[in-house]
Amino acid sequence: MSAVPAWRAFEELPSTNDTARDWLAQGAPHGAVITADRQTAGRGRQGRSWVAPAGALALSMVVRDGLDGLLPLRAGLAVAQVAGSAARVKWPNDVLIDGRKVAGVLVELVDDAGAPAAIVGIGVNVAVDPLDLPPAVAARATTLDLPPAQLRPFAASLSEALLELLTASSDEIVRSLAARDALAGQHVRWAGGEGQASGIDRDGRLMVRGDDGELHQLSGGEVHLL
Ligand code: BT5
Repeated sequence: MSAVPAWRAFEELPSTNDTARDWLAQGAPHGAVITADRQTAGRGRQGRSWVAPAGALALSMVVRDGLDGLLPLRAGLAVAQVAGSAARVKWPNDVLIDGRKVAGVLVELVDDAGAPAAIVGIGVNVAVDPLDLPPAVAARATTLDLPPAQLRPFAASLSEALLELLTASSDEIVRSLAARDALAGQHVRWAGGEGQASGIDRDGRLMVRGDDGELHQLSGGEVHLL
């Protein structure tokens, strides 16, 4: 296992991604990790918010190497590996257990004085009481239901798993994803049509065999299970 080079743990932050971004600008090394036990302004994608009450792990890693289209999925896989055999990765950035969201990933690309870098933000309901989530979120969420004392060990295992997966080849990641793919074989709808999800390619695109018979390679956006 790779050792995390630097770690800063906070009880509460607005968003670990923002703190990690500041740290990156000050020279944080590849693999540096920021955690918070609670987040007051956690972000999801596309302006959505991420709720992180007590028992939710908010973790951000500074990534300087291994930036590719698989990056959010590497993070999802890391969560799934630590969360256990029931966890599935839902393209492009969720981790589900029994069809409910237990974790979300937000990758933000950063230009660090001309060098590409990224902040990989991961929120995991490690020890969350679902009653502490807004009802609309709780209806589609789940928790690992671990004791609060497991938050730090979980964060350490997750960081090590992610560091390791950042160095794995695209083929290895594609193979691991195939074994954990929440959408594989499912009928899905996306902005451009409907079809059957047929795996994830080496560039992190979701392949969908459309009802029109064409193979579509989706590189972003939302898909909904039908
Ligand atoms: C995500 O966005 O799922 C990315 C979440 C990333 C959060 C981490 S925490 C550490 C770092 N710092 C940050 O500020 N962010 C990152 P998206 O796919 O857009 O999903 C957002 C949606 O997930 C919301 O609109 C809710 O429906 C749902 N959601 C919010 N909080 C949740 C929770 N705790 N558990 C399950 N679902 C949740």
